[in-house]
Amino acid sequence: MASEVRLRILRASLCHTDVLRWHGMQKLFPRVLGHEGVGVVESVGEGVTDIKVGDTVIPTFIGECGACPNCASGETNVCRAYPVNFSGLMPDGTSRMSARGHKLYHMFSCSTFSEYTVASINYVAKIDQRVPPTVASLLSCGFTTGFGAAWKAAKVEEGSTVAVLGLGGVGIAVVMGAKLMGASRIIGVDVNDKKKETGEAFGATDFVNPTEIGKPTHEVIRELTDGLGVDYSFECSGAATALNEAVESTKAGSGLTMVIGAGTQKVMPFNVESFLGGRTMKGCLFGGMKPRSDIHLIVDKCLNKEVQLDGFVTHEVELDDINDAFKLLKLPECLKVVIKI
Ligand code: CXF
Ligand code: ZN
Repeated sequence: MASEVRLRILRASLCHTDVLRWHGMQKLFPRVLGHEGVGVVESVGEGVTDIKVGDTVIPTFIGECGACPNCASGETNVCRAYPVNFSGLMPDGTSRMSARGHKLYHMFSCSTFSEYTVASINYVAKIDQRVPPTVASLLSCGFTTGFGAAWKAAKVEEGSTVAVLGLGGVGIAVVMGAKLMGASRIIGVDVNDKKKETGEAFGATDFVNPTEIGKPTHEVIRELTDGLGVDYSFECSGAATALNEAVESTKAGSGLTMVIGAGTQKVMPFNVESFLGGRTMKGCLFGGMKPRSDIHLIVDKCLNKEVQLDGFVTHEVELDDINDAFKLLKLPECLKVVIKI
């Protein structure tokens, strides 16, 4: 189609959102999963002018038209014309993939667990081809979601205190963002003890395992911060109990909780008094970064080594072994699984 590109995928990576969708959170079957990846443009539609054959690009799960009221406002990265596409189909309502005569559904606007995919140019970001493909793949969802949340959405400041609930790929990216912003205290929280080592390796100063403390997490976080609580908390697990603990962990009067974990619980109860006491809560998608026009900001940090993603990838599998990727993601020591295509 005129405004689409066909990509040869080089690397993909697994995000918990793929796992949730695979487990039936949204029953679209058969479907090509995967929304993290990087590819090379193989062909372009006749209306595509800013991307050419041979460019290195990442498909993204939110789009950017550059012209709608939201894109033009500069206030948000949530494009009104090309939002998260949950339909499993292209923006025109049709599919670009089939197998044995049957239509295949897409995963958002990406479907990266494949040798080739087709995407609307509004969901494709050109990147500097010097970024190693394994690193580039991480930028298309999880890493940018966490790093951008600390950097661009919350705007963590030098000397501030931070708690990160859930030390998976997104949580560790928050830790890295908070560290780069100069946070003085970064408290990692996870029910998996192996995450202590991982969190500390990426910049966490403290670790709390909620199952081992015999009291609510927010009490321990307040004890670690002179009874005050943290300036910023980031909820990266998607669980209601964790979100409430994240809110209660922040400073009364000024604390900000960032909601970035996406799980199956869509409605959650809160203690209203926490907010009457001056705390705030805010959500963001893709770390508040515009997918097409802001991604170079993170790419530049990777190229100048301010952001080092070596060590972020704990496992790699071939596309033929994609089922192993889903098993590996469950391992306590697993941070990110990259799929070589
Ligand atoms: C998700 C978050 C929930 C909406 C769809 C996209 N992000 C990445 O996995
Ligand atoms: Zn994701």
